[in-house]
Amino acid sequence: MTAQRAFIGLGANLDDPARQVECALDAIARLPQTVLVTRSALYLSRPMGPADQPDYINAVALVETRLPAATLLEALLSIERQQGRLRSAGQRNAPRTLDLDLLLYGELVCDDQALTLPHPGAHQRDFVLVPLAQIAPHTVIPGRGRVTELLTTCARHGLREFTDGPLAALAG
Ligand code: PH2
Ligand code: MG
Ligand code: MG
Repeated sequence: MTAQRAFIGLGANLDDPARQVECALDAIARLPQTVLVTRSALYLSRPMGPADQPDYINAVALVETRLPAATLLEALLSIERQQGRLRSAGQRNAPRTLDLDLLLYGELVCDDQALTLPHPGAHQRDFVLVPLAQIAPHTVIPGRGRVTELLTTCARHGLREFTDGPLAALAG
């Protein structure tokens, strides 16, 4: 199988979210038959969904992988579980230690029970489109359009760059 370019959305809002996302990026880089090509900065965003939960850290990664889409998705769900993700039935958009979404897998368009590609929410969320545009501005979301154009109409969640923590401040 030839390598495919795939984009992965990362989100976390519990238990040191920036560390969760960095940890997940390390785990993605260690996946078999997969190279982490690049990753965006970390962004802070207000929660989409119930407002009574902490802000999110969001990022997007670009990988080149020989894993089939379904296998890659399984591997991502396994990383979520390793980092303590609990899924409670019936709770949509609940806070989470880690959410890994397969956003795009090459040009693949599919809609089955386990996997919908492109990710159904990707084209309308600033916390996906801004980091995606940062690392790959020419990307087209099949059926939706160019990320830089989608950015002008997407839902806003107060996105801002997450600057480094206390160590960076001390370094001046
Ligand atoms: N993910 C959700 C629900 N709400 N809000 C923000 N800001 N960022 C997310 O990644 C996010 C969310 C479901 O996956
Ligand atoms: Mg998600
Ligand atoms: Mg998810």
